[in-house]
Amino acid sequence: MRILILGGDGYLGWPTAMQLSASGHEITVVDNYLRRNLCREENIEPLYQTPNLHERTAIWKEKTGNQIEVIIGDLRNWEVIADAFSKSKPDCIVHYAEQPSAPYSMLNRKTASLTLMNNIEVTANVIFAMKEFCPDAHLIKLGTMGEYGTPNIDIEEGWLDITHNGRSQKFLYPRAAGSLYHTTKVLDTDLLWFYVRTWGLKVTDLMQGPVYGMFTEESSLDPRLLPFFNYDEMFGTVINRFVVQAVAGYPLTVYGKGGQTRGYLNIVDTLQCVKLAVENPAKAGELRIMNQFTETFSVNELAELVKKAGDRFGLDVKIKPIENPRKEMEEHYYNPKHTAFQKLGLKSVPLTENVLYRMMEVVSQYSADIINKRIFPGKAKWNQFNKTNNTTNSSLQ
Ligand code: USQ
Repeated sequence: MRILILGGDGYLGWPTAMQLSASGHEITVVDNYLRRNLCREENIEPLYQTPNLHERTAIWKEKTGNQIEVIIGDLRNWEVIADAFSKSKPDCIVHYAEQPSAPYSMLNRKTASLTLMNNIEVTANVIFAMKEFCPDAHLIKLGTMGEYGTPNIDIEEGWLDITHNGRSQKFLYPRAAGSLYHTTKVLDTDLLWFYVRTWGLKVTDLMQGPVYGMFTEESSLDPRLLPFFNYDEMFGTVINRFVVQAVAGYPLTVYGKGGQTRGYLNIVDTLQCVKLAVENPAKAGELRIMNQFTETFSVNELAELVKKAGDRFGLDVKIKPIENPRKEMEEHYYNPKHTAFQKLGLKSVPLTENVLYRMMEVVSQYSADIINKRIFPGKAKWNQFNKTNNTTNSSLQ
């Protein structure tokens, strides 16, 4: 298949590009380096440097002989997206091209506006480009489990059958996102659902939980092929952060009571899920929603598991609950379904002490580069919306 990967430089975009290229698909990646630029602006760059897309694709070609086409440009710009779609003529589009951080979206007016405008406008442009250039293509869009929030009833896969006054209908499952970033994903889903109904597009919307890890089969060919690995409070997801904190001797930053429960998955399972979605497309006029995670954990359970792995690794891991900068339930019911990918054949990798131990081995190679001040500067507080545009904190320099 000809596959267009939007956001192909990202934590998930680049590993997806390599994996689908290794499976024999023709890949084009598009990115404007938004994530790299935001990290540079905020002085929160990842644990290790990663080559740019031109360099990464050259290394990939040298290792495998496979060509990945690169387009650098902002998908909010119609000229860029029209060029990408008309040149690559995709059978399938994998859309990751969004500002992915909840804390970043809650920093101040500028970061909120960037998140809102970027995420909605890119999704709208993708829809318009599909209509114009490839109405029969399949769109795989990365959503988030955070669209549902933490309701006091079981979470279904995208849809809920409602019976009201004796009549029944299937509706989108009620959504109650916990940050502006998560809310943009809710808005994306509504946009997609409207155009699926109106234009009969084929869409898969993946409700993904927080991802952890850095190894994939393809990145094992060369360390320069590893994805970004952020450990800062904005772009680092909790398990990756805890592993770095353990290695740095920084007490694990459990927010509040630590009973917040989410559905997690290893990066290799993200790749498996996206590949399964590519190979089993939605039908015309279908908005297929699948919950993309493999196991649920509370933050306290994660901290204990990282502590166990760290202690075995010879680290003296401490856990230190801190005041929660977010507004979220710290003790709640959580029972989301996740059978759609199992039915398609997903064989998932569980989070074990060994998986964490292996991550610690790699992170400890970079331990001299860990900057402790980046771990919890406490900049993104949900109840302190900063109206100024200046987000750079000189204490982080
Ligand atoms: N948490 C801590 N300590 C930390 C960092 C996080 O206790 O140092 C807690 C958070 O408060 C939250 C949970 O861990 O309750 C998960 O936080 P996270 O930062 O790993 O994940 P989140 O901000 O929700 O966002 C991440 C990705 C986002 C994706 C989302 C899936 O950045 O792109 O959409 O996971 S989900 O969480 O299911 O919505």
